[in-house]
Amino acid sequence: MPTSAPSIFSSFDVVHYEGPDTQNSLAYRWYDADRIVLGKPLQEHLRPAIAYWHSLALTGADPFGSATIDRPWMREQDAMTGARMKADAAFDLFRVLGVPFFTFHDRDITPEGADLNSGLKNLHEMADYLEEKMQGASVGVLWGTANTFAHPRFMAGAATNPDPEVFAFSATTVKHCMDVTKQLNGQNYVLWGGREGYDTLLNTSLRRELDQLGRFLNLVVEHKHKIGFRGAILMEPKPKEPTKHQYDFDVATVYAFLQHYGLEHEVKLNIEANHATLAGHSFEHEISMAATFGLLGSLDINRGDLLLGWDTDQFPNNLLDTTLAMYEVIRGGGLGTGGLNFDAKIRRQSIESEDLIHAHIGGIDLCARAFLNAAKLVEGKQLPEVVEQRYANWNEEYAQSMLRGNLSLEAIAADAEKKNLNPKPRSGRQEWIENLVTRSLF
Ligand code: XLS
Ligand code: CA
Ligand code: CA
Repeated sequence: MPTSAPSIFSSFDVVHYEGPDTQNSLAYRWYDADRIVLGKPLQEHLRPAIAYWHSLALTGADPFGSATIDRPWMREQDAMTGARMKADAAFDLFRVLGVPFFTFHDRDITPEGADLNSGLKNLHEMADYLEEKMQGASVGVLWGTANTFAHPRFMAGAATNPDPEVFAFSATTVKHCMDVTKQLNGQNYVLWGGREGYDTLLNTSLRRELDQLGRFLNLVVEHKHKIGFRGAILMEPKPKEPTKHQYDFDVATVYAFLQHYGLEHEVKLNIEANHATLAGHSFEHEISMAATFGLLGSLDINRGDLLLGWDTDQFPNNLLDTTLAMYEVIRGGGLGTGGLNFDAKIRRQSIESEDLIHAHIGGIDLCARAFLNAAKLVEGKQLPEVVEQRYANWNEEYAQSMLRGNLSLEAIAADAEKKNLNPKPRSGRQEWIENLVTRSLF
C-alpha cells in the first residue's frame, strides 16, 4: 500500500529546460534532453541517474557529529513503512528532476532483517513495491547492487572474508540483488569492492583472498547467464577506503584481475571520478584506459577535494575536468547500457529538501554542457586530426610490419643501421591543443 501523505519533494514543480539565459534557479540551462547531438538525443548519451543512497538515505552524520539531515521516513517506527515512505519520496524526486534512471543497494531500499531470510523477504517485498511504482513513472533502473560492506559481519570482507560462511551469505545476498535488478529491468549490475581489501598483510593471505574474489565473480557471471540478465556486470574500482588497500585499486588493476580469472570478456567497469583521483589518476585517464581494453561500462559522477585525501563524493562543478571526461567517453564509443550516476552527496549543512534538487540540477547541467563541449571538439575535427597526424607514419608498411611481429629485433636493427636513421623530434603542440579545449568552455 502506498503511503498517503505527500512527500518532502511532492510540492516542487517539475524542473524543465529553460536555456542558459533563464533567471529560474530551479530550471535546466544546458540539459535539453531531446536536443540531437552526434546523431541522438542528449538524454540517450548521458542517461543520468539518481543514487538512492546519497539522496534518500543520507543523514549527514560524520565521525565528529550525529545526523543533521532529518527526513520523515527516518523517524518512522516501523522499518518497512519507512522504506515505503522513502520510496514514495524517491519517485517524487525522480519525477521533479525528470531523470530517466536511478541506482540502489539492497540496504537503501529495504531495512536489514533480523536474519538472512527475513532480510531477503523485505528485499523482495520492496522490489515488488518499486516495480509497481515504476509502472506509473518514466524512470528505470540504471543498476542495482548489494551492500555487503556496512554490517559488522562484512568487516573482514564479503567474498574475501576468511570465514566461508560470510562468502556464502554474500553470495546469497548478491544472487537475490541480481534477481531483483532483473525484475526491475535494470540495465546493469554493479559490484564495488566494499571491504574487499586488507588493512595489514600480516593477517592476510593475498592468494586466498584473490582466488575467493575470482570465484565469486565467476559465480555472478554464471548466474547472469542462467537467469538471462541482459545487462552488463560492472566492477567498480577504488584504491582505498574503507580498507587501506582495495583489490580493485584502479582500471589497470581490475583488468589484470579479470584476465587472471578469465572474466575480461564478461565484466566491464563502473568508473567513479572521485575514485580515479584517489588512485592518483585523472577521471579521463581511467575512462580512456577502460575504453582501450573494451571495458567502458558506466560512470559514477562526482568530485573529490584535492586538498582532502578521502572520498568526499561532492557534486561535480568543474567544467574543464568534466569536458575532458566526456571527450574520452565519446572517443571511447559512448556508454552503451551505462549512464551517468550521480554518486554524490549534499554537504552536512545542506539540510533543506531543496538543496538536493539544486545539487542535481547543477550536476546534470554541468554534464550536459560538458558533453556539448566535447561533441563540438569532436565535430570540429581539429583535435582528432592532431592525433591522427601524430601517428600517421605508423600507417606505413614498414612500421606496420614492426607491429605485426614480422621483424625481429635483429632485423629492425640491421635496417636502422643501413638507413643510418636520424629521427627528428616534432612538437606535441600541447598548448595549441589545450587552447582549443579551453575555448570550448566559454
Ligand atoms: C563507494 C562506492 C559505492 C558504489 C556502490 O565509495 O562509490 O557507493 O558506487 O556500492
Ligand atoms: Ca561509486
Ligand atoms: Ca565513492
